[in-house]
Amino acid sequence: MDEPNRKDSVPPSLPFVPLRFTRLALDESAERARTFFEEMSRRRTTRHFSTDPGPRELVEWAIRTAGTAPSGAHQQPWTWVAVSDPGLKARIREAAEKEEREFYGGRAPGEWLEALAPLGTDEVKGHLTDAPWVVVLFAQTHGVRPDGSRRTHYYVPESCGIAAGLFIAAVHHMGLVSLTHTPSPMVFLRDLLGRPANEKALLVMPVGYPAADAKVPDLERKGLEEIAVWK
Ligand code: IYR
Repeated sequence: MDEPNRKDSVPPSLPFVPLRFTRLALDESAERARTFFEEMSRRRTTRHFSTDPGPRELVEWAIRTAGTAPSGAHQQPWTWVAVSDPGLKARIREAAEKEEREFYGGRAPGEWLEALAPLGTDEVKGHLTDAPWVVVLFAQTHGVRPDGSRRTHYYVPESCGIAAGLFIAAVHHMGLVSLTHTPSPMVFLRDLLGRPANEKALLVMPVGYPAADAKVPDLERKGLEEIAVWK
């Protein structure tokens, strides 16, 4: 038999409810805009973590915040795996360092290593065992219906990228630090974390407190005039 025509089974629209919205006075908006910018400008990606524990509750809030992100067709195509188990973190570190040794030892083209040189990254990934939490963001490349059939997901990288941004902002706002780490390739994470075939690891984010002697590169961010075009 032919597959039923999807057009015949289009689901009904959701009910629409009034938007809860309070318009702020312009000067309050301006004040909030500046304050938020200043707070976000203090965020730094941090490679040196303290081994101090971080309460699970805080990571829960960050993941909840990430889950408020807009997503293609509201499919929310993400799974957040939060790892605190020391044995599992050690296995992730071991597998990541194995890939990274090859990356830094010759697999990466010279131009890539040149681009990374100012940031001082290398194959030693102590943050994966030092940080109390390692949160791995998996993108659901497609969904699976209850009957096992495949459901296309739309704008998956965009949706997950936006959600990751909210996660990083939430972690910063609560007074913790994070690192966006991208061991390459990352396929080992699906097996290590027991995720299904429709999930692809996108980002590994250690989360916790910075080490007492944490250092960050003295870098500049592009100014508005360099990143914005007005027409
Ligand atoms: N995945 C490697 C290399 C790396 C690549 C980029 I682009 C960075 O901004 C930082 C690192 C690593 O994690 O070291």
